[in-house]
Amino acid sequence: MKHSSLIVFVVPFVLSPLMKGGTVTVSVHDLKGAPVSNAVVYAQASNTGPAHSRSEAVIDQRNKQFVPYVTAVQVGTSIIFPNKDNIRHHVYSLSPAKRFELPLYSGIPARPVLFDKTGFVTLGCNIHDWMIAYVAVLPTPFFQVTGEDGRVVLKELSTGRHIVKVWHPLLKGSPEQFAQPVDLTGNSTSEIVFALDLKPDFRVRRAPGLSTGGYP
Ligand SMILES: [Cu+2]
Repeated sequence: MKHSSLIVFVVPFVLSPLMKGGTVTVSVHDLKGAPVSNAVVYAQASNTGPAHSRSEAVIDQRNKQFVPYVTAVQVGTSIIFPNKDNIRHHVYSLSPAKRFELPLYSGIPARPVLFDKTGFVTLGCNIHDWMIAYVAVLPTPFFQVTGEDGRVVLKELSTGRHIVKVWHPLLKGSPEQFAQPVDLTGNSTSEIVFALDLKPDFRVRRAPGLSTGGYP
């Protein structure tokens, strides 16, 4: 594998324009046909996995809520958790893919948290029970999170076969059960529809009024 370092440097600059494969448009709806927001849609190339890129993401705490509610990152990404409130939060996760805690703090914590294992992580705050958010730690850089219209467009996927999967915090079942293969040739466009069976959403949508929260 003497040439591997050469390939790593050459591919991004010389071959990437030729490798612009295709676009996959994805719609996500529930069993009643309503668009589903906060669904993580991701595509995994079945041949060689894409090179890992170091990157950073941000999840805010604002008005005693995590923002955004769902974050998708490629495995190996560090996330910082700035506290934008004038009270302290205590962010933690007990999920197997990433267990950590950031004991009571205000402002920006000293260290970002490295998400180095794929999986789905649930975040909470020890002080404010209703604060909840999710991180999808994915084995691919090709992902999007759906907005209110339940649609995403995955662009510039490499040519070849990709397996497209979907995850949602309320999903009944696993992303593997919803996997759909798509074969991309140069500049091709494909369309995929996911119909998700979701558990009921019992989330408290708003934090209680700041005036009632006499916590630190
Ligand atoms: Cu909190």
